[in-house]
Parts: sequence; C-alpha cells; structure tokens
Amino acid sequence: TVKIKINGIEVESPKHATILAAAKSIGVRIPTLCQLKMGDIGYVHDPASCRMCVVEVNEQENLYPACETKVYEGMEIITNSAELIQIRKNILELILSNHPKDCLTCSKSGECELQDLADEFKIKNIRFEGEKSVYRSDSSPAIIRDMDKCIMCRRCETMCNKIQTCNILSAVNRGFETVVAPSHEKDLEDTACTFCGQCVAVCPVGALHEKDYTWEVVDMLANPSKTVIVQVAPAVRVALGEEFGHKPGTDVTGKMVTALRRIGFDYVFDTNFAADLTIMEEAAELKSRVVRYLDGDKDVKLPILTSCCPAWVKFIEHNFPDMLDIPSTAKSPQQMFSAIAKEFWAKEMGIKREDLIVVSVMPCLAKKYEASREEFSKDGNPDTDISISTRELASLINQSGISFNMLQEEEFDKPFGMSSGAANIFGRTGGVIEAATRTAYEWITGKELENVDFKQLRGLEGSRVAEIPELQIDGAPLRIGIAHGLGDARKLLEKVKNKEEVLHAIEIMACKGGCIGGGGQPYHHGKFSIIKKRFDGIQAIDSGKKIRKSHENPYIKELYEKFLGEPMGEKAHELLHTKYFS
Ligand code: HC1
Ligand code: SF4
Repeated sequence: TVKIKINGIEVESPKHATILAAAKSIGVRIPTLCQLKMGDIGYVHDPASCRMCVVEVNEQENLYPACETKVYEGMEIITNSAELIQIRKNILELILSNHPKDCLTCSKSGECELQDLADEFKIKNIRFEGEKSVYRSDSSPAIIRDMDKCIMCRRCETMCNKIQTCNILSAVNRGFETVVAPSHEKDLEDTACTFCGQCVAVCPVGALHEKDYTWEVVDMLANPSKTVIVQVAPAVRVALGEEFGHKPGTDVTGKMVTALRRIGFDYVFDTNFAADLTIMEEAAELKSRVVRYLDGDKDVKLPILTSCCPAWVKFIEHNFPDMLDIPSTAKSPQQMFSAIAKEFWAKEMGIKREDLIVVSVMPCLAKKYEASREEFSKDGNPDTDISISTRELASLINQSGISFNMLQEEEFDKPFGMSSGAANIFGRTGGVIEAATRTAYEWITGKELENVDFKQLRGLEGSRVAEIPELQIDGAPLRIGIAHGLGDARKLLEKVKNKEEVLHAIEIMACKGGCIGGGGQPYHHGKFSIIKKRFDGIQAIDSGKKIRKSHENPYIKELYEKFLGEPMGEKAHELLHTKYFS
C-alpha cells in the first residue's frame, strides 16, 4: 500500500489503484461520464475522454484524469477546489453545447448521467454555441441509435468489441463528423449485431436505447376484438422492483402479476411454464445424443449447446456457421410459449389466431428481434406479437397510474402459470443447464435425483467447466461448460472447436450474469453487485419451491398427455423446435 492524502484526509491505498478508486474507497466521489468499471468481472474501460474527473496533484499546474492516474507514496490530491468545479462546469457546458436539448422527450430522461451532472453542477446557461451534429438515426426491431445524442464516451465500443467481441461499433469519420457506428455507417440490422443490448445498458445518455413498444401494448389492450395475454420471463421478477425502490434481487412476482391484471391483460401467464417445457425438449435431446454416443454412433453431435438466448443464437449463426448442427433445436421459452398459446390454447378457448395477441415481458432487447424472426410466425402472423423490456413494463405500470408498492400479491393464471424451481433459474447464468441436468439425470439413469442443487454449476466468473459425478458417460463424469458474455462464449467455443476442451453440454448466455444482466433490465450503471443480488434472488425462489424439476410440473405433464405426445415426438417437433441459418 501507499500513503496518500485526498482533500487533506490521510488514506492508505493499494499501490496500483487509480486516484478515482482511492477516492471512492473513502467516500469521495469524483464525477466521470466515460469511465465504466465492472472490476468484478475483470472489465475496465478507462478512455479518459470526458475529462470530468480531472484533479490537482501535489500543487502542480497540470491537472490529471483521476480515472487513469495511479496513486504513489506521498501523493496529495485535491478533488474539489473552486478551479476544478469551474473546469467541470465548462466541460459540461461544452458537451451540452452540441447535445440536443430535448431532455423532456428523451428515452433516457431521469436515468441520464449527463442530465444528472448538469443538474448537480447547476448548469443553467450554456455559454457556447456548438456545431450541431446531424446523424441519421438507425432503428431496428430492438435498438435505436440516435447518434446526435452521443457524447463520445465510447463505452458502447468497449462493450461491443472487448466484452462481447462482436466488433460492430467503432468511431468512423473524423473531427466533428466523428460518430460511433457500424462500418460504412450501416444500419445495425444489416450487420452481425446480436441485439444483446449491452451497448444500450452502458450508454450514459440516450444515444442508444430500446425500441419502445408500450404504446402498441396499450393500443391492443384497448381493442375489444383482441384477447391480449402476457408472459413474463424468469429474470424480470427479481429486477422490476428496483424501478419502484425495492432492493435488487427482491422477488416482486405477486405484485407484478396484480399490476399486469390492472393494466388490463386478459390472462397473466409465466414464461417459466415454457422454460419447463424447454427442459423437457432439451433434456430429451441431451439424453438421445448421450444414448447414441454410448451406442457408438460416430455422427452424434456433442456437446449440445443451449439455444434459448437469441443474441447467442445470432452470434453463433454469424461467427461459427460451421457449428450450427450442435445447438439444441429447442426453441426458446418465449417462442415455445407463444407457439403453444396460438396453436393449442387459442383453439381450446375458441379464439382465432389473429385475435390472440401475445405480449412478452423480457429482461432482454434481443427478444424483440427474436420475436420478429420469420420462422416464428405463421402466414405472416407472429407467434409473439410484442416483446417489451422490464423497463418498459415499469413505464406501463406508471402510465396506468398504478401504485406498485400498494398492490396486493396475486397469482398467475392457469394453466401456463405454474412452474418448477428449475424454470426460475433460467434467469441466471448456469441455470438452464442445471435445470436440464436435473431432468436428464433421472431420464438417463432411471433413478430419482435427491439433491437437485448442482452447486458446481453456479457462480459468476465468465466461464466455467464443471463435472457431474452422478452422471457417468463412458466411465467419466458428464462435463458441462458455461459461459456468459459473448467474449467468454467465443473463447469457450474456440476451445471446443480446437478440441482443447471436451464437453458434453454447454450453456451460453450473451449477457453477464445471464438474463438477470440483460439489456432490458433496470440500468445497473456498471454496478456488478446489483447483478449478484439478482442472482441470489433467483436462487432463493428456486430453493423455496416444492417442485424443482421441470418434468414434475403437473401442467407440463398434462400438456404432453393432452396435446404434445412425447418430448421430441412429431407434434413437439413441429411446434417446439427450430432451425438455424448461416
Ligand atoms: Fe431469459 Fe429465457 S431465461 S432467455 O434469459 O430461456 O430474456 O429471464 O425469458 O425465452 O424462460 C431472457 C430470462 C427468458 C427465454 C426463459
Ligand atoms: Fe454490439 Fe450487442 Fe450493441 Fe449489437 S447490441 S452493437 S452486438 S453491444
């Protein structure tokens, strides 16, 4: 450690800490617009471009960016002199001078880091007349890029290129023309963008945001000829509460269900039901591949890859087109739900396909894109009509004048409201494969699984390989790989491709932490501790449930008996499985 002084306070700080980190450790906040640190996952973005964090060091004339400058013995730092406050005000005025002043109608209003700082520093008058940048805005089914609002912090670039390794965004052009964009300023839709939404999650302003579909929902709810049903993803319920003052990880399922009913949905269902359904198909596929492998079938494809994350599916389609025979062909729970709702439930209820509107509430922006994929529609009618994010649901609740915290707790509607604990854990990294293992174990061994907690499959490090000693394949334990974040997924897949790692099953989720860290969740502003709390929240729901294996969900059993037949059977194949495209 080294001894330093910050604003006259003596501090002992780790030797290689930045001034920013040392100050933070004693509660001295230095403002910054470009820095983003998710140190827990080894990810730091310090471009030092905004200069808001400059500080004085040892009475020198030069100022130093606190995010980039390391502490040393005897350093004396001032972070809040009148001169520094004036400099920060000047920087803010300069940024604001060529930033649109449409805060009232901006999607990020109330969540914008630039707006917060302008308020904090009481910027009331912008003395500079900046060049007005005018860029073409780009709208995809999931994400809107409104680059007039970009402040060139370049967090999105680091996220897209270094963390997700998608390499979609970089600075193009020069001088005032510079803009962060796909190459040749293409639209996101015409690139290999996965719509993971992580660039949106880290954008400090409203330059990147989701495509908002709240009005489409309101409009459908007002249409008397439509029956509007909603399904809610596993990760939403442990994060939605954050929008209403609850701690991250708080399970607000009951209030959320009540709120959805008050908004006007005719039926409130649970994507978790379909997560159990996904496990029936994925575990059957895993079992079938293992059995074929044990029978000496040389053509069998192992490892099997989970396929419920649409950003991950798009990533493998673009980046590993030669490996498309490996992922499970099971559709995601969102799409299984909608297929069953429109092809089975609507008929049972006597509702015409086009009069049934399926809305999904997802922690994810890529789900909007997934819903728009052509293969998930019939005669032009999509299986999932509208997908909104957790943030959009919070906004719908507010628009409807609902006092969320005063609501009583209600339960999901039957039959698609019942789920096992295995379905809940879909929302966190490692959960899908743990859920599949619980079922596959019983189906492969024919024995009852007593301890469903495969703790070796849990954790938040970027990727992990774990063994299941209870499940022996050819005298060795089943080996499972897990990766979250597309960069870690890429590394794991390269190892599999190069035969450096021999695995039987792999779960990949595009976002850090899995869906709990999705691009549609309440903004966590780079605080990984929030993702950890959501993880624990999800796990607590699973642990508290009586039924924790998907195949024990009585409504799932009934659906197979009444309609689907056998997992991977003909009907299941037609409705619950899909194809991939290179
Ligand atoms: Fe997910 Fe999934 S877990 S992909 O993370 O398989 O979005 O929550 O809904 O479809 O169930 C997301 C979450 C979600 C699907 C499920
Ligand atoms: Fe990159 Fe994901 Fe953003 Fe697309 S959505 S630009 S892949 S970070």
